[in-house]
Amino acid sequence: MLNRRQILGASAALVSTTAWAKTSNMGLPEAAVMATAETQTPIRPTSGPDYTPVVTLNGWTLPHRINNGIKEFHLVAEPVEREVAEGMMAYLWGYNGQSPGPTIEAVEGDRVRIFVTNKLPEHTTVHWHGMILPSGMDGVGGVSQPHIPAGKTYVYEFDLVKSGTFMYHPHSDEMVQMAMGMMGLFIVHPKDPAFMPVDRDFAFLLNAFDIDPGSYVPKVMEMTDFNMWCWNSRIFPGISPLVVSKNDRVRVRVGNLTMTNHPIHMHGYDFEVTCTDGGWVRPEARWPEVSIDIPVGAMRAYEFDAKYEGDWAIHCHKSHHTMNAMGHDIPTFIGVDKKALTQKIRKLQPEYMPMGTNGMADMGEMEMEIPENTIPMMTGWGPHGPIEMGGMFSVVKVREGISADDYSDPGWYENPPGTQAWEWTGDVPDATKAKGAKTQITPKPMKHG
Ligand SMILES: [Cu+2]
Repeated sequence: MLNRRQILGASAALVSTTAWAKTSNMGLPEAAVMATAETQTPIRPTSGPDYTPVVTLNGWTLPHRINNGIKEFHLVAEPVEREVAEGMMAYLWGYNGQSPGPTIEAVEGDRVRIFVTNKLPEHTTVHWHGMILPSGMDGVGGVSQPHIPAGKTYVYEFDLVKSGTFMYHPHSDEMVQMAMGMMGLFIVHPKDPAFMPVDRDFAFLLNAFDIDPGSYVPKVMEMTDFNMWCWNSRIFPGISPLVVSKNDRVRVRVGNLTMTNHPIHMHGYDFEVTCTDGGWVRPEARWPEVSIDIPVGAMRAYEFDAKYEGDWAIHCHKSHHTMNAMGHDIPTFIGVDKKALTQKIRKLQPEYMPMGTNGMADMGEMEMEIPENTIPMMTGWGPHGPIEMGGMFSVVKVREGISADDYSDPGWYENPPGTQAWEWTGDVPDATKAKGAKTQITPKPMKHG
């Protein structure tokens, strides 16, 4: 009999519906459920090769048990309530209480057995994206297996023949089920702990929803016009920061299950793609980048040495993807004089305040009344004022001396004196005076040859 100690890495935040002793739910491994959208401390391996576990932003790792040498996991496909950010809930479909589902983590050479219980109102399957496995385990409903009917449990079992960055999602009413949030990460660590080791390993999936302000269920027929651009079904300011200790070797793994590409841009560093969902990138095949385009249905992992302390923005470079739901449909008022109109409207609604005449930044600052269950288009407050962001945006926080398993938010970075942009008030800065620099620089024509 298995006992509590044999569940590897069970974490305190896991909610279980039944006690482990009673799990002889026909011999199935316990299906752990996560109740919160907070980032969970990763699970360090307690047996087998050592590895640095991945930190799933606003997510968690699925515990497993070992049964005669096989790692057994239990995924439950089911409707879930996901907090997209504080103030907004979405009714999605996912796995084990959350969307995305829990991250599955294992090691190259492992044999895994994954039980999938379908608690959705319709059939489903699970496709293991990027994995090398037998055709019958590929999870394409109708092609590789019958769809898993509602209420049934199917078993997938295969060897992890290569390490890398993978994901899972349904291949069964795929458009609807992915638009509802069904997806998860599958990370396979190298069996040789000396191969490409890192100190911090972050992972998230890009996903998108179309949820009208004030409503809860995504419009699943939407093809392109989404209003929630998410990382792991979260939007800024609900996305956890990526907390890093100075000089750590850091990997960031990103997968894209939206309907468009996302150029993920990180400030403060240059870096290289070291892994795709096809495998590891040989050192001689890499090139430096500061933005990495993540194509649809693809994954990219990049790495850097965290040499530079600070708060470094990380975001999708499509500027509409760093905005939230409210306000996308309003016309452009830049340059429009709304004085006369404002006076007329104020007769009916004394608190009316026109917006947008000088740009949209005032939206980030104002505490407007908005409908229940939605998030303003741009929001967030930093140490120097409104951040005016939303959607696919977070901050990489690099600090000296953060201990190995500490991912808690260290707060905002204090720029050392003299290293922050300042207001020019007419005095020549001291350093410039000392060097005797000219106040005016005349460009010289370039010499060729
Ligand atoms: Cu984007």
